[in-house]
Amino acid sequence: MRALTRRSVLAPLLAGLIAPLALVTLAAAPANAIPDCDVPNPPPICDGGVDPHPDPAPAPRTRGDFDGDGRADLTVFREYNGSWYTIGSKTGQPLPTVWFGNVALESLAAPGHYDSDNKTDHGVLTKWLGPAPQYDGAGFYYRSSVSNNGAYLGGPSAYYSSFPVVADYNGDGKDEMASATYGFLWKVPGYPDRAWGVQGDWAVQADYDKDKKADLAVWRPSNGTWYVIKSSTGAVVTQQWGQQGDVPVPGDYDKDGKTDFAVWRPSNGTWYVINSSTGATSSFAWGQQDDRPVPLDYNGDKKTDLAVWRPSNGTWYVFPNGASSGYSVQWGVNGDMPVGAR
Ligand SMILES: [Ca+2]
Ligand SMILES: [Ca+2]
Ligand SMILES: [Ca+2]
Ligand SMILES: [Ca+2]
Repeated sequence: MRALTRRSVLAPLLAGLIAPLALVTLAAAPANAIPDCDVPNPPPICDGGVDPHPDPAPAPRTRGDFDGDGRADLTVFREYNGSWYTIGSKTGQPLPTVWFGNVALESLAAPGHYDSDNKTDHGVLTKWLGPAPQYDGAGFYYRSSVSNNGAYLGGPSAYYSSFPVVADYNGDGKDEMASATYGFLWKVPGYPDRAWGVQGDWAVQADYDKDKKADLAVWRPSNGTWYVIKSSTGAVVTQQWGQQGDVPVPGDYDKDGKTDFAVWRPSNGTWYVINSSTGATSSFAWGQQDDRPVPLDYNGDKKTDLAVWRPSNGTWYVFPNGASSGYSVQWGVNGDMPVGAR
């Protein structure tokens, strides 16, 4: 506020005086000679709000990365007792069990990058029933990996009949505690509520247009069609890919920064991907009927890997994208929710 006031007073006075001099100075000086306004107590003459050398956009953080090493960890959330079990990829050892979730109320897993570090934060969307339907509701709670004191930090509210669609919608590197109703009213903090999709659709929010902002998107089982609102332009993209019975597994399989349309077919355990970089399609068999696909980046190469979690034996089967073989790790029990599951 102070810098703004001073600038507005000084600007008319200095405009005539500084302009000719500035031309000379700028020609000889590097572009960053103009002080940046994006600092505490900015100088009175700075870039005037138009930042000629903006700070680089934060790199997208890795989903499901609780130890912050850039690789997704194997994590299950046990809803009935609100416990989180993780094998940290950094050490290959279990991390301390985290108890976070309201066991008296329904708490859906909603982990995300909510604070300033690279570690995924534990979070839940907790629902409650009031004395009358108008008092039913839900709210996000999270536990910061930075303060790491286990405190329940409150997030935005949500409709009772909704589920988390956590993603980075505004491109600041942190996730928004967003929710969508099953009839597909999206509630994204900082944006007006928006209807997108119909009952029965799957939420497939992700960054399809590579502007580092998640796009509102749904996949419709009845016609196997993807409906995406590109955050960069607001234009709608539709793509037919997949069929009834498939599970959408959007991810960046070809590492071009754009999310690829992809489905996993339980009947034959096959992944079908349209590579956004070339438009070419690929298929890989990995997993079997009744598995849950958990498409995350487990080795930190920024390519989404093929992975499934098998409820019957609580085993993860991971096939790193591009590798020649996969591996399996027993972690979790039937009834758990694997983090990253579709
Ligand atoms: Ca964090
Ligand atoms: Ca986007
Ligand atoms: Ca891609
Ligand atoms: Ca990978």
